[in-house]
Amino acid sequence: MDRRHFIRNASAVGALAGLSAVTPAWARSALALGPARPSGLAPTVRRPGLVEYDLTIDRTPLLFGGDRGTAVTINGTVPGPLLRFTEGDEAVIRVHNRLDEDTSVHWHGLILPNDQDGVPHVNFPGIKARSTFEYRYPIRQFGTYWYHSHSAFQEQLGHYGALVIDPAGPEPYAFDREMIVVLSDWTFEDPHDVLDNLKNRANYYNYQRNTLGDVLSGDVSPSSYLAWERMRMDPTDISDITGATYTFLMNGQAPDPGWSGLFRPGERVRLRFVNASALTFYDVRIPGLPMTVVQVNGQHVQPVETDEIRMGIAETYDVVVEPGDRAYTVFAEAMDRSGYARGTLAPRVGMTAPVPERRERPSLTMMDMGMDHGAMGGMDHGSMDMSGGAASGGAMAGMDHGAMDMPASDASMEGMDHSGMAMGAASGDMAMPGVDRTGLRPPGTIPEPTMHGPDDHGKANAMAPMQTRSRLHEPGVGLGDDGRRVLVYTDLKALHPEPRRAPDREIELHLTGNMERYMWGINGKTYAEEPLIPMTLGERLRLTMVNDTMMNHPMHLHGMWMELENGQGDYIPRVHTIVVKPAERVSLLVEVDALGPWAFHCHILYHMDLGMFRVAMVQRPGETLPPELAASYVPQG
Ligand SMILES: [Cu+2]
Repeated sequence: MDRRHFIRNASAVGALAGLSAVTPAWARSALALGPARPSGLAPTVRRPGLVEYDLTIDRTPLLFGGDRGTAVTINGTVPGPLLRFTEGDEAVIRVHNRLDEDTSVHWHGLILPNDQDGVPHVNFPGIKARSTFEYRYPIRQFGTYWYHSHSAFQEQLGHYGALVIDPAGPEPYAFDREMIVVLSDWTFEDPHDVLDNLKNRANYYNYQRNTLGDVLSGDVSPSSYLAWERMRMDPTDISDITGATYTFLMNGQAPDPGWSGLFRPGERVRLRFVNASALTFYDVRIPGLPMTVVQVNGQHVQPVETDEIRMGIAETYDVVVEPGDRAYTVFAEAMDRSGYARGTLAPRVGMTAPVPERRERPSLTMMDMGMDHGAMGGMDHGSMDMSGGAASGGAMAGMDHGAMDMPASDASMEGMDHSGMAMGAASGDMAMPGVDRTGLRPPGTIPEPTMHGPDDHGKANAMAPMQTRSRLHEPGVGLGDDGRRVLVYTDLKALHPEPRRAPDREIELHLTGNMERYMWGINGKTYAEEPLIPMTLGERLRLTMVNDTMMNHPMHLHGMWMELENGQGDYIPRVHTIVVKPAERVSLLVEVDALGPWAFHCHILYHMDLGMFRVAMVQRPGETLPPELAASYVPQG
């Protein structure tokens, strides 16, 4: 350790005196081989069939990478304590709010009674300042989950933790040791200021954007630069918020030196990854160590060996690794490459492994814009040259105003590679919102490429992609080109087959936005403008989501599982959160089996806040919602 480094650490230790513990015990860097399974927070009461916890929400000064910030903490730490249950337990969790503002706790991925789900103004009034709320619900599932605030921007400030439920029966996959790895993002800025910055200038945190200088230096071709400029978009716009303000955390610790976990050589180690970020997608790999994925979103899957996993916000992934007698770096690179969270797996204290170089920043492609594959190939190689008058004005300016949908802007396609557009085939398949196309998809099939309908969702939607398609088999922007195996959604097969019922009804929702104006919504409308998605108890729904934007959106449904139609027939996996890629069309089946209002939203905190949020209102057949009740779901405050 060099002197400068030492001094920084010494001052950090000094600053810590008088502060609470930085991280809960389970998340601290190991100084000795710990228990094979982290036990988590000591319950207030534990007796057969009942586990009670007490959680205290407060503001606490903490250190992040040597600098002091004030976090919203659970029992004084970031992340909060690990809550551990066994399937079949009754959970009683008292949340004591010591803040001067409302708070809440949502149990992400848990199937529970509606009034226990924890979303203010949807399921309950929220937990008022200086008050206590007692949650009580039966635990009817197992797996890796997490919990977090659903109030204001508290989640960005540290209000999250891991929740693990052990199965009542045996685990299907053997492992000797278990570690929990919570990934998150931290900013020293007030999140309200972060949002204001984005509203003032959407690329405020994107220091990596292409400039005219990149053109002059030959790094970026003039035609490509001009094309993106005319769309008033930026191909480097991968994340709204970047390492320019974020400190990327693994178990609450900044990357230098980062969290570390100890194992005994020869052990099979199960890592339970939780992406508890407000906005960061993480690409996770452990150089030198293949990962066998055994659980996703708390659901067992058939084992898949891979080298890298893109973890969407709010997703959980359990992997089993078999480390040798050496140290390994757990490398969680932000999707836009603006930084990383880092940890170390080692057999002995003090061992470290090299930290990989960050990769080149990725660029969005014409595919992310919803251009047809064939046309895209053409466009990439020159026919996109925008210098040539009419053709350019048509195509690109059209996109800017949402007029890319066929057939209105047919003329705009002049000059593009017509042969590759596959217009005939796709337009015959045009799916219109509200059109019933129910029936089970045969095994091995996924949504067909579909031309965007005539409704471009108005001003709140910058661009309607020409064509949307399933991208479940794609690793995502910036991945898959370097020889590493990357987990994709089509790899996922449930452990056990389940016969599936055909859907009774289909709804199609378009994820919409205007990056320049930093507006986000669904079908061009915010939650305030259109709060409800009506659902009927007992129906089986096909929920088709179409991403009209160029950002990835991790969409989360509360209270009910979504079965991901990834072509695996009776083995399709169920998820609580699904990342919908730019210009993607994805379909999921929902057994509507839980009465009440359930939140459904993008899990990017700032997108949710701005209106990419709905209430799925599940009622009995024939019931209608009184208007005054419908009005009460308009967000307040
Ligand atoms: Cu989003």
